[in-house]
Amino acid sequence: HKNLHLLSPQQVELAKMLVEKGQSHLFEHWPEPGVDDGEKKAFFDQVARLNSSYPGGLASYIKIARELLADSKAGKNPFDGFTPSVPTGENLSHGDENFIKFEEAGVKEAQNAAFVLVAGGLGERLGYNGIKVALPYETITGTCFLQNYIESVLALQEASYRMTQGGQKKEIPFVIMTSDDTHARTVELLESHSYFGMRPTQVKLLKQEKVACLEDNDARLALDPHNKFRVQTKPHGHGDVHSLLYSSGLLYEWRDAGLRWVLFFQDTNGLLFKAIPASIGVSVTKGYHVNSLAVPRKAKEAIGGITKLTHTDGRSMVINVEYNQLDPLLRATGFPDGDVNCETGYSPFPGNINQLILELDSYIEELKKTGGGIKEFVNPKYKDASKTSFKSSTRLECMMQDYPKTLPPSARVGFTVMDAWLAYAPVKNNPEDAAKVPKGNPYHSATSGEMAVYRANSLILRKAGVKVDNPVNEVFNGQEVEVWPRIVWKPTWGLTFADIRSKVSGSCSITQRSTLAIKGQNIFVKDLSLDGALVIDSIDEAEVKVGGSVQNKGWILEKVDYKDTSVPEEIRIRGFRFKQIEQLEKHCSEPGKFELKA
Ligand code: GDU
Repeated sequence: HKNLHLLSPQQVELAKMLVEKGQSHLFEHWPEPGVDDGEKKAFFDQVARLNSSYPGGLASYIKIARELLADSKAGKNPFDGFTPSVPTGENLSHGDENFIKFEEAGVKEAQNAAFVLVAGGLGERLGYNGIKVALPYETITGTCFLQNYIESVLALQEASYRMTQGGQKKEIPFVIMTSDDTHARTVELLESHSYFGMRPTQVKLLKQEKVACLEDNDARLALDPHNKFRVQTKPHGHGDVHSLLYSSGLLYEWRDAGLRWVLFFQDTNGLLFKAIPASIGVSVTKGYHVNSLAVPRKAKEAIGGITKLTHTDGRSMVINVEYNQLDPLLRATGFPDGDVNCETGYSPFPGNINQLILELDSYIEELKKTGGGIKEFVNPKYKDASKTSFKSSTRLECMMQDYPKTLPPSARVGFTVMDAWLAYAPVKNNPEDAAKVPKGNPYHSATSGEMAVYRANSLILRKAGVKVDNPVNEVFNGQEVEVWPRIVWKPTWGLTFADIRSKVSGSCSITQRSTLAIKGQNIFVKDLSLDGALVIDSIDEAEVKVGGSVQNKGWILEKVDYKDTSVPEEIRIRGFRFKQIEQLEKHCSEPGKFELKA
């Protein structure tokens, strides 16, 4: 009470609310007025931020926390009354007629979409010191994930416009959700690279706030162990993206501009945009309100399982069951072996890659009801079986894929399964943990993430008629991976399978030891036999025909150990680097037609 005069009237109200909600321990240690007054004000500034950034404010946070903590203490099963079963979705097979049809529909519709990248996580499992979107997704050209995402969106925008000629040229909005952990470095990455070619106004950053930590089952907020005038905070999870989009007003802006779809995606998946056009096509064709992208999932793989949950009262929903919950849920509901592979060699539950496509109108209607709040969960680590105290403070968390949990039964919730080689290769695990992944399960490491790009590009070119040699198996950082010819191209060169097919012709071949980088849009490969390294770059106004026989010493893959700190971190975490011995390199920087015949 003695310190109340330091606070604004709103802050006094907040202080009263905290006392009413059993939080007086937050100020019990406060000294007399005149001592640490600046810190006391700063404390209330922080509390005001925590209050305003949470849908329903801190009072609501404390109330929900008490309920969830009581459920957790009582060992209540979040799936009580629900029986899991395998849902049916759209299964796409890359390159077939159906796939090509969906890609075409998707590209046409892409100009009515907005893209949202959630990149507020630090990626503790990877242990990389920088932000993950700054990591190269391949090291032939060194293109980072963020650059690949932005260039892909721009390529999609151009392709979409070309398909609907006569229409108005639209910019596809691109949002990045950051956090205090990633914001400044994301801004710096964008600014130092001129937004990778996107107009700065096309990019919007929304920063998520952390939430208050809880020190006990009464949901008493925890003070920061390093500063008794601050509440300790931790990340709330990627589910924040919904409330941030809602409160930013962007959703209404997009609706008024005629947009129809919002696509969500994560920080490190170098294959993602190979799956995007077709999956937008599925959303449009099927009229899905929610479309989640999935891949066949190996049992125990650290990706959620898409599951149909049917309640005894008749309700049912198709939802992600997170990887740590799937096994106990199955065991408790008549599947005594839990999360295991079936005769296909995969779990019968498709794996959620957390790439969601939401239909904008129904999304807005739903968020109007919830204010953007997503069903949360709490995961306290108890000291002992009495579950009365925690080893360390906990907090509420939420996941963006839990959005459908509050939807009415009439909502059209579907999912699209694609081959993992085409759609999913995240970089999440550090080399040490990746090497311990059970044999046959994906490593999800920097090594496998990059090798997956080469495999996908090789397989796609094979389907387009190129004779691409088989891979060899090699071990990097303790992980055995398939090493295919190292092939990359810019998104403008080959966004869809139809694009790629139109750019390769005749009799082409690429040997296993080869490296190929295609860095321009109008590069046509005809009768090329490549055995070595070839790098072709061209401006959009140039048309380049490439063919003949290229043979040189090429680029070799040199092994590096992840413990070798003389090598930059982003390289050593993949366990290899390119040594450029000899290559054929061609830059076409003038408009016009060129022919490169080796
Ligand atoms: N993220 C945030 N804010 C947060 C936490 C994470 O923006 O507070 C972002 C990360 O930057 C990343 C994405 O959310 O882009 C996902 O984070 P993780 O990679 O740590 O996610 P997990 O591996 O724990 O799991 C998620 C889903 C799973 C599965 C998997 C697939 O929860 O169901 O789909 O991704 O990659």
